Amino acid sequence: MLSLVARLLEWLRSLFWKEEMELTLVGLQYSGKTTLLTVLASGQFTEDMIPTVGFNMRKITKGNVTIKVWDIGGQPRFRSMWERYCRGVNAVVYMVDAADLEKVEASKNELHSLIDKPQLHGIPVLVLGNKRDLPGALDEKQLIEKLCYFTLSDITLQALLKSRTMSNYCW
Ligand SMILES: Nc1nc2c(ncn2[C@@H]2O[C@H](COP(=O)(O)OP(=O)(O)O)[C@@H](O)[C@H]2O)c(=O)[nH]1
Ligand SMILES: [Mg+2]
Repeated sequence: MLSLVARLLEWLRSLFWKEEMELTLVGLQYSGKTTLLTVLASGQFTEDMIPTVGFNMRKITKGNVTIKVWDIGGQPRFRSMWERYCRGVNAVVYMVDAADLEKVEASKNELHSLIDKPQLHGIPVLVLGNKRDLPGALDEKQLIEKLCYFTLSDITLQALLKSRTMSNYCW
């Protein structure tokens, strides 16, 4: 288990050890994407967020690392744009509202239809469960169960970490 954690850390470090990287932040509307971006950029939590129309792009600099983040609107009419903005980025961050149990199934379907796109193969996907502070929010294990079609054995996971092709798998 320890070696697995060490490998995971090594993978994350290798992924993020770049001076400039591009991320795309997607997920259903109201999951908290723009809020996260605002917190990352300014360190402030703002409650009155205006729903994102189309997309936002922000460049965030922390130390010597610049992260360019695309924040795409989550409403159904914008979802067909997700793939276009995810192509060629260093990583995709997929946000799920862990407290909105009614939308978890829809979120799962959108996640899987996104990661099944051939153009996105090879791009790492990080799934973030947000709004865990709200009562009744799903915890990490429950989210994994709800969002993944399958779980990976330690051996498969180690092989994936070695080959650094984590896309199309969530765990
Ligand atoms: N309780 C709680 N509310 C949050 C959190 N993150 C975002 N929100 C609220 O969720 C709503 C939607 O956020 P927004 O960033 O606009 O979602 P987006 O549509 O995914 O960009 C706003 O009212 C936020 O204040 C969180 O971690 N906890
Ligand atoms: Mg938004």
